[in-house]
This record gives sequence, C-alpha cells and structure tokens, in this order.
Amino acid sequence: MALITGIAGQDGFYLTELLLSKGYLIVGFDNHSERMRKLRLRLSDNPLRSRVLLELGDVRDRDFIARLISSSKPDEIYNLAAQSHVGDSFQQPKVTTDTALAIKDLLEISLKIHPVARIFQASTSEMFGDSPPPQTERSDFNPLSPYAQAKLEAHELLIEFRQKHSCYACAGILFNHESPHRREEFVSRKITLGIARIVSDNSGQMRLGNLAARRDWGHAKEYVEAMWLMLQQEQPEEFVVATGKSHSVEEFVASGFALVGEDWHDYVVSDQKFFRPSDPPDLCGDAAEAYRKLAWQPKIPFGELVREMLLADLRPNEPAFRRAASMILNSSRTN
Ligand code: G4F
Repeated sequence: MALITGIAGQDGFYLTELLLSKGYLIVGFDNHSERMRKLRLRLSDNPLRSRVLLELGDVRDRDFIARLISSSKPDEIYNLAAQSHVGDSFQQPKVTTDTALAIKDLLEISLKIHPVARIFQASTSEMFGDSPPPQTERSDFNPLSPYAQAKLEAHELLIEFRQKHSCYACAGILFNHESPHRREEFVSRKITLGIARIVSDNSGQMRLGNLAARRDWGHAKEYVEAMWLMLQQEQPEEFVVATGKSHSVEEFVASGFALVGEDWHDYVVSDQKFFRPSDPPDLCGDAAEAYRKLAWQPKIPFGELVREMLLADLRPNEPAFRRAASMILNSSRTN
C-alpha cells in the first residue's frame, strides 16, 4: 500500500502507473479538483484503476493526513505535494513555504501512528542555485528563490528528523523532469503547446523569459522509478536524479521549431514579464551515485523528450499533425 500526496500532478500520474504495475494498492490525494478530474480520466484506461483510492485534501491539513495514514497504514509514502512553480514562489512565498514544510507533519504523524512507513520526499535541484555544475549530493546549496529556500528547509528538516528518530525517510534531489502531462506553466510544455498552436494557426508568437538558463531535462516516467528505488534500499539516503546533460531554454525552443521545419527566431520574443528576480544559470546533475547504488540510469535523451511532447500537443490538430509528424518521423530516421 502506498500513499501519494499531490497525486494529480505529472509525477503522481506516472508514479501511480508504476506502482499499479508492481501490484500496489494506492491512496492518493490532491487539493486541486480539476487536476483530480484529469487524473481520473487519464487512469480510466488502466485496468487496475480500482486499486487507486483518490481523495480531495490538502497536505497542510494535519487532521486529514493523520486520518489517512491511520486508515490506510501505508508501507510507503511519496510526498509530491507542493506549490512547485519557482516563478510563482516570488509572489506566493507563504503558500510555497507552508506546502514545502508540510513534510514535518507527515514525518511526525507517521512516526507516531505508523512508524514502519517509508517516506520519500521530492526535493529539488533548485536548492543548488548558482552552485557550479555538475551538481552532486555533495555540492553546496545556494537557493535563489522562495521555492528553493523552502525546499531546502524541508530537505534539511527531513535529514535531521531521520538522524534523530532512525526512521526510513529520504529525499530525491530531482532535476527538471517533463512529459506530455507537464502543466503549461512550465517552460517545456509552454514551448511545445505554443509550437502546436503556431503550426495549427499558421501564425502567432511565443513570449518567453530567460532563454539563456540551462536545465537538465529528463523524462518524468523515468524519475518516478528512481523514487520507488530509493524506498527499496537497506538504508535511506539522498540521491541526485538527473540525466547529466543540460540544455538552454533557447536550445529547447530551437529543437522544437526545427522539428516542424520552422526557425524559432521568426516566432519567439523574450519578454521581461517572464524573467524571475533570480534564476539558477545552469542546473546539471551528476547522478553517478544513483547509478552505482540504485542501478538507475535515464535512457530517454533530450531530443526524444522534445519530440514526444511536441507530437502529443500536435495530435488534436489533424492536418497539421500529419504534416509535422511526418517531418518529425523523417528527422528521427536521419538523426
Ligand atoms: O520550466 P520552469 O518553470 O522550471 P524550473 O523553474 O526549472 O523548476 C522546475 O524544475 C525544478 C527542478 O529543477 C522543480 F523543483 C520545480 O518544481 C519545477 O518543476 O523553468 C525552467 C527555466 C527557468 O530558468 C525559467 O526562468 O525556463 C526559464 N523560462 C524562460 N521563459 C521560463 C519561461 N519558465 C517558465 N515557466 N515560463 C517562461 O515563459
């Protein structure tokens, strides 16, 4: 039995599919009813969906968490709930901090009423800030946003709690991970959806912020495997989860437009409105430890990720999809 907080996000969906394939029963909750509706729809194809119990609830609600843990007695708890948009955290520092620090209640409640549960915490590469790449488990943390600061506090709190109470709790330092289920507020999906709209209308513009920032983009479905592996070890430990290659936002944009035979310079405008007060310049993780100890290694390269996301966004538009898909498929044959 697994409990997943924030189950209606991209990672919640992939983790649910993974755990179902491994025979788990799942209890999951999220505080966003529209995202829960979408999750139900996505899971409707899965013959094992009756093994998932979904609830509407908030990770900051201590009584709700206590009731859920005491009724479900999960073997594993995956804490994915958070206000996870870095840009928004500058305007909403309180909700960002409160959701990040809800891990404290989860740890305390679990220790009190169901201490055998193993707990995974989704930590973030944003904690490294401008620490030089490649970042490892031993790199310095230097948070540059309220989100990064809050997640760092949660990360340190978890390690301290584990040392004090000898429980099984660990944090994955997750670098950017994307998929067709990524929300449009994040740059990868904003780009692929934007290209799909431009291709279908034969016109339009894409307004983005910092094009120079470099991120280590992997596929979410591979990152949830690392989360699961981290809870199957003899000892709980922190791991960097990353591909080891970073690309700039400009490279993401250029690859996407190239796939549909367009030059991004004709469509993309860099707009101050989308810049953040501060932004880590280059997040690029070294996941050698995860490879060595978890035998985890990502296989989906950057180009394939961009292709998959773009094809998924083009799909609703039939004629444009056929045109673009044949170009994309031709380009994958020659690459
Ligand atoms: O897609 P992003 O918003 O992701 P960001 O900020 O790197 O954070 C994501 O990954 C973290 C792990 O490293 C997670 F912890 C976090 O929860 C989230 O999932 O932005 C990526 C880069 C940034 O440098 C941003 O400034 O893209 C730049 N960017 C440029 N134009 C933009 C835009 N980001 C967004 N969201 N929208 C833009 O128009």
